Amino acid sequence: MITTIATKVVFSIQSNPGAILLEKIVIIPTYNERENIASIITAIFGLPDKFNILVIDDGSPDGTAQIVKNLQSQFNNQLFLEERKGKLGLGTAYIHGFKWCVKRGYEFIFEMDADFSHSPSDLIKLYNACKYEGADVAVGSRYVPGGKISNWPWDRKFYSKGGALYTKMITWMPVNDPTAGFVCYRKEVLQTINFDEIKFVGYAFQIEMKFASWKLGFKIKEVPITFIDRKLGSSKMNKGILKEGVLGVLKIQWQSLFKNYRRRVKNVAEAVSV
Ligand SMILES: Nc1nc2c(ncn2[C@@H]2O[C@H](COP(=O)(O)OP(=O)(O)O)[C@@H](O)[C@H]2O)c(=O)[nH]1
Ligand SMILES: [Mg+2]
Repeated sequence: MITTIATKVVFSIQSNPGAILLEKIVIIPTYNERENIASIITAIFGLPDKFNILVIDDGSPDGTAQIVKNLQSQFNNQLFLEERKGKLGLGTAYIHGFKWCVKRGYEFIFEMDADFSHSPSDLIKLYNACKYEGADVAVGSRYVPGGKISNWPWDRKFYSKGGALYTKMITWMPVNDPTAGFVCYRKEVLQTINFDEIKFVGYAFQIEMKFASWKLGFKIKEVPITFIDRKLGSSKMNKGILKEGVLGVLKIQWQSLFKNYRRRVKNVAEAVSV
C-alpha cells in the first residue's frame, strides 16, 4: 500500500518535471532594490537546498519588479512576484506574502531582506532548526553567542541593541533579537495567527510576529547569524518606524496583560484568503 503511494508520487513528479515544489519559500519584500534583487534571487537558487521565492514589490519606481519579471522565464514555477500599487509598508507586504504562501500549502515560509544583510546560505540553518530541531519559528539572531553585526554604524547598532533590550524588559519575551527580519515560520504558526490583529508595519511588526507566536505557545529558536550592512541601495528605515517600535512594544504588552491579547490574535477563521 505504502509502496504503491510512493510509486505514484515519484511517477507524478517524474511525469511533470515542472511541478511546483511546495516545501520552502522565501518571501522578499522590495522597495527600490534594483541593485540587489537579481543577485539575491540567483544566490538563493544557487543553494544546494531548493527554495522557491516570492517577491512582494510595492511599485518600486526604480523598476525592481521588471527585473523579477525578466528572471521568471529562467526560474519557471520557482520565482513568483506580487505587485502592490504603492509603498504600503513592510508589515502588510509580509502579511500579503504569508497568506499567499499558506494558501498554496508551503510548509516552511521564510522572511528575508533583499539587500544581502542576510546571507542566503543561512536559510539552510533556519530550515534545519524548524525541520529537525523542534522549532516552530527559527530566528536568525545577531544577539546570541556566535551572532554578529558587520559594518553597521554605531548609531544603528545602538538603536538595534537598545531596542532589543527594551523589548525584552517590557515584554519578558525570551528572544534576544526581537526585531530580526530573517525568520523561518512553520506553516502552522502562520495559520494560527489572526493577521487582522497585526497592524504594525516596521520593526514593531517583526516584534509582534514573534510575540504572537510565543503567546500562542509556539517554540522559538534563535540561530546565530552574521548580519552584514547593505552595500548597495539605501535603507528604508526612518524615525516613524522607530517610534512605532517604542510605542508598539508597550501596546502589545498592555493588551497581553489586560485585554486578552492571546484570544484576539488567535485565528478562528477556517481558511486564510489573499
Ligand atoms: N514591499 C515593501 N518592501 C519594503 C518596504 N520597506 C522596506 N522594504 C524592504 O524590506 C527590506 C528591509 O528594508 P531595509 O531598508 O533594508 O531596512 P533595514 O535593513 O532596517 O535598513 C528590504 O528588502 C526593503 O526593500 C515597503 O514599504 N514595502
Ligand atoms: Mg536592510
